[in-house]
Amino acid sequence: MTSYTVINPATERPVTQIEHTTAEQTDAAIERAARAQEAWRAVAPGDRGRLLRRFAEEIDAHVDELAALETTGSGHPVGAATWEAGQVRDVLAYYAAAPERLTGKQIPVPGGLDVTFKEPLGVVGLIVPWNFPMPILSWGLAPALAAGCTVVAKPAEMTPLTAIRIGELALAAGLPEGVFQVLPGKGSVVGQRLVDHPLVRKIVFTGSTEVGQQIMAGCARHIKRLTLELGGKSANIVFADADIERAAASAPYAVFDNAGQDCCARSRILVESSVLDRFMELLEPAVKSVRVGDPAAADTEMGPLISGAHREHVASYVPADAPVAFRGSAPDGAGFWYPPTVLAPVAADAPAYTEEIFGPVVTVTPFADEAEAITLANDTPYGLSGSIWTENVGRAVRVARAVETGNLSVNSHSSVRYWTPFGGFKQSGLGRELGPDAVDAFTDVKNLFIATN
Ligand code: TAP
Repeated sequence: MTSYTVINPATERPVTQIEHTTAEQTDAAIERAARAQEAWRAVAPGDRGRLLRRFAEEIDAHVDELAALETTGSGHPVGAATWEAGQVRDVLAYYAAAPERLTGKQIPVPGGLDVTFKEPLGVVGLIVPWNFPMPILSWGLAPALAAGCTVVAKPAEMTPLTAIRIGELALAAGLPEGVFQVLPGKGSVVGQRLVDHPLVRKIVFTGSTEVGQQIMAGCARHIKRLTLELGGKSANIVFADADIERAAASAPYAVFDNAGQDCCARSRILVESSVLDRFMELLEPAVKSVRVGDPAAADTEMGPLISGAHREHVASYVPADAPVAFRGSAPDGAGFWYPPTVLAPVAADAPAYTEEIFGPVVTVTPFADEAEAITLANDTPYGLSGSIWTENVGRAVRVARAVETGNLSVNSHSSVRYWTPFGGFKQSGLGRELGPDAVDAFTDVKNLFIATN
């Protein structure tokens, strides 16, 4: 059996060693989950809801512990990690209300009664990336459990600690054995087995578009249900009639949050030419004032990147001759630090402009008018999030309808709200998570006709 040493990204020191789950152990866990599902789906809706509420309470009692684990194991600033642990609690509490509301329809047909049921799919395989280990786990976990499915989760190899702890807290809350299992290990072993095993009836995958494509092909063999949350290269569009001060002051947080390791990062700032100079003047102090440093400090806004290899990848987008307009700060010495970096002007075919960097690097590009802003925003295979800054309400609605992306904010950079739907257009994903309808994605509709004569 192999193992992985979790490294603290802020110090480069080892935290702990985690044994990898083997393919055989994965199969055994899937079979356990399938057996557990027969009982779990039969738990009365009110009792299933009660267990999910207890699970949420158990998380709430351990928010600080979970946040500290994420800070040490993933380098997230403790303030952000506390919010993330709180989101796990809130997502569980929100979907705890779903089992009693999982209603079907009664459809008028002659000669009998026609009703629909939303039947749970069975075992769900949940494959989670390293950038937001806690929230992304909960987005799949909570609605799946509410629907009557059981879950086998594979955290990212680099960031398994909080998922393992959440698995323990589920048992402490009274969830029956086998209802939620966490299998740390490799994507090529555990993840692949979840995709290939016929008893896994649905995969929820969040990660790169490249791996997502492979998973989609694997699921096709079994017509396995699939939700994909993939990459992004989102635009932050600033029109001349916007509140330029607010737009510039908030732009760094829309891309440097989680050190840019955020699928929703607004990593392309598009600015109307007539206000470009003013915007850049205001953006520079905003970028320089982002507090980058020790993730354990309460006032830190940006921590390190996840690994040395990832830092090299991010740095490859900023070669020595890159058009660096200005940069923020980052600590020297140990830790996978990279300063917030603004590139301008960038060529339309520069990899920094066209590819997802997944680090604290943003490009600024001018546009002439509304039509060009929309063209530039849509000139990407991705379509996950984005922001529009304008005081003209008609323009805000026109541009919002024209930009091909799943989640947009006007005069704000709102992050994911668990009670609204979230997901991508184009190559950013398939299906939606969160919001009032998420439980439906873990069910198949059954139609039943009962003759009355
Ligand atoms: P990936 O390399 O795609 O890994 C994601 C997960 O898939 C990891 O758990 C990984 O395991 C596993 N995996 C790798 N190969 C697999 C295979 N052949 N079969 C099954 N599972 C496999 O992504 P990442 O680098 O961790 O995450 C960054 C990407 O995720 C970015 O593109 C980002 O935009 C995207 N992302 C999207 C969203 C949403 S909501 N759209 C949110 C966060 C991140 P290992 O750890 O063992 O490799």
